Amino acid sequence: MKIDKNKIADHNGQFRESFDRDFGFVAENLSRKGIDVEKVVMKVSEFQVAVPSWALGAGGTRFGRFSYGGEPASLEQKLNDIGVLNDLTRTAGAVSLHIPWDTPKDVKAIKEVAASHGISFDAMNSNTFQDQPEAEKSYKFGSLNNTDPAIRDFAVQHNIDVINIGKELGSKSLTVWLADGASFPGQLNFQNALQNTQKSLQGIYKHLPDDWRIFIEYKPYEPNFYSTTIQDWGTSFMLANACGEKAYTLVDLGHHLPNTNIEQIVATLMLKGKLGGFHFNDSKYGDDDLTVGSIKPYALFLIFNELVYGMENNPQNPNLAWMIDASHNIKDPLEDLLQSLEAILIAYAQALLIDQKELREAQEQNDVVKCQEILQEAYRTDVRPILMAARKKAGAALHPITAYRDFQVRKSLIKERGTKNMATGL
Ligand code: AOS
Ligand code: ZN
Ligand code: ZN
Repeated sequence: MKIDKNKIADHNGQFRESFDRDFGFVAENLSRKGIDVEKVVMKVSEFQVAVPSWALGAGGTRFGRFSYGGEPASLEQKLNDIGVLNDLTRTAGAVSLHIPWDTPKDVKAIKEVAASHGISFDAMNSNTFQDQPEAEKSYKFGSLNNTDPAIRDFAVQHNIDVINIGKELGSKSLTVWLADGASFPGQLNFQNALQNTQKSLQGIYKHLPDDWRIFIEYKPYEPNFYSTTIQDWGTSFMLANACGEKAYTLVDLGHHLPNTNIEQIVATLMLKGKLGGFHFNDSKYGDDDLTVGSIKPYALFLIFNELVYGMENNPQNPNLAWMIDASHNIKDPLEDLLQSLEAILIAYAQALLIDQKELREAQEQNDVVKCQEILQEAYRTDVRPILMAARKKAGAALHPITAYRDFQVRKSLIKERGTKNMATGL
């Protein structure tokens, strides 16, 4: 399924007047403040976010899963769904695959489907958090940290296999997230577990091609509830340093204890040139994987403020791999992803409006009130017309969700795939 460009242009036609008016208003306001709106529009239109293959079906919880109908059952169908998102937004031009959930049977055919939608292959995700049917070894008591060297080798080999699949697809990075940890005190020797993890990661790193990067994701708890071996950014950072210059920390917004100052973590990692990847989502309590911007949009904006600062001032930090990591149980996954993409771009555009020079001066003068005024002036600007301008430029929809509904995309997916399809994987 592909959404025709002319169909999108027609749909945009009905909003022409209101768009012109709204964009004119914000452009005039911003240019009065000396902001080059076209530059902001350009930056927003260049921003690309990878969509994880596991976010396209209903993820469910351990209490139940409610199918949405028309869910993708194969990798081809998942790419088609991302194609829909990309047609509507021109922001979702990449996919992040999970092995073995998405192991391609025919690499060439998969590459063709992806190319037909303008989708590239972002970070590959390995899976040593669940046992596959017929697996020779079990990850029940850990993978890279396991006390048994044979299980560690088995998990390392899986990651090497993932790199090899990624090489064929044209990916350039591997994300490692581990469930390894302990659910009860005394279960694990912390020092041995950390040392084993480091040795295993180094074993994977040895097989990383020169032009690849490895991202080490951290998480404070879940599925283990007493300790997680890579529990925080400091542990991830330490391990990345122990691996080498192609190893980086990955920040997943949901992987922090309540009220953690994530923007400060971002700033520290960028200063050290070690922030590699980003998983966007939102949460109220923990790793809730809710729609980006649905709970704490101001926190997202503050994080983007540090990201924008880092992108401008930290040449030691490479370009970041942006990815959504969310899961859906009650919304249409595609609508949810459209909302997430919008929220990411809103926060980014708002952060671009911050007058960094003025902020620096206010900080030097310890003018705390002014510092807050500068941030909130940007945050309280309605930048949605800027996003629309960026999408219009790229041939995408001015109002992606309205277009998605008007085009009855879900209805045709259900017609094509049926109501009972299950996404592969979780
Ligand atoms: C798990 O909590 C992490 O967020 C992972 O990044 C991700 O959701 C998982 O690897 C899916 O495969
Ligand atoms: Zn994640
Ligand atoms: Zn997570």
